Amino acid sequence: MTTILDGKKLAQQIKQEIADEVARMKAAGQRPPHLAAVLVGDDPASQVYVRNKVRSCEQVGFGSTLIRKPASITQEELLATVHQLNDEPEIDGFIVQLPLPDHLDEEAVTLAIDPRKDVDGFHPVNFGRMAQGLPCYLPATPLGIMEMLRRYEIPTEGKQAVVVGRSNIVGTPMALLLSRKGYPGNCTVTLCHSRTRDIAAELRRADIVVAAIGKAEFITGDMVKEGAVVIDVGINRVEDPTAKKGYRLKGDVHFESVAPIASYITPVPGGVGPMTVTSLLLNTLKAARREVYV
Ligand code: BQF
Repeated sequence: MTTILDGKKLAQQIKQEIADEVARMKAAGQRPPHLAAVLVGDDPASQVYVRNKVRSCEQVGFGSTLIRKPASITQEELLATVHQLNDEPEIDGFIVQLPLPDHLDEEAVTLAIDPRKDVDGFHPVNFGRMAQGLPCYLPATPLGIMEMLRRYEIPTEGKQAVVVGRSNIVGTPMALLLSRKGYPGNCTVTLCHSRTRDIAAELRRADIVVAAIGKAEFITGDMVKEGAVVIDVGINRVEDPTAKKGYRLKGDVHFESVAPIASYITPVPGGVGPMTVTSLLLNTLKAARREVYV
């Protein structure tokens, strides 16, 4: 029997809990948490993501500010925007939506964000604190996945976890968190990437699979062990003339062949994606409460 991990429903539930907390804050005379998002240029996917985030803020009663800048913005102008947000006391946390246009330096922008307001958890200070198990903002996708494992009470201790993809914001932190002491965690982790000799062989040994590859339907049923937990981080747009928007979202996992083999599996859409957005809200709530840096 396979359980579909319903990220959409779980995200809804967590948003209700956040909304209740915001109501308590307001009743106690505090202002609600406030998130700002900087969107540079007009990449269609980025526009969708930022819209999801702003809409989610509204749903839970957070304040939100969307700052749109033209793709032609200079590095200096963007850094000035970041510094303004660092200095604005009414803004608890902010994000700069990635990817940025090619002429902009993502690393320099990330470094300019005050770690106390870095609710994406991309600043090296937060990454380092995460690696050492110190209080920090966890990157939203790994946090959302950990929350999903916890709320579905999926056993992780002593399991073989295979993470595919070594990005700074998903694969690498995910491997760290799963290997860490505690629950969810205590896994033995293998981190696979483009130079791994035999990804299918690694995957066949996995009790828990986290797919963050960026290739539609890369993982097929023949690569997955009976009863494995399969977490699909992929958000790939594939052309589909029959769809309203002309495309459909596909995960990195070939759902049709993997679902019958898995014990638990996340769908795309409606799996990890909504949990990612909700995790950003959780980080913003933490920032407003000054929980991380005292
Ligand atoms: C869903 C993202 C790649 C690169 C940069 C809900 C989102 C996506 C899917 C969403 C993502 C992916 C975000 C679904 C934010 C997740 O129903 O399946 C929400 O908004 N995401 C991002 O901000 O930057 C990305 C993926």
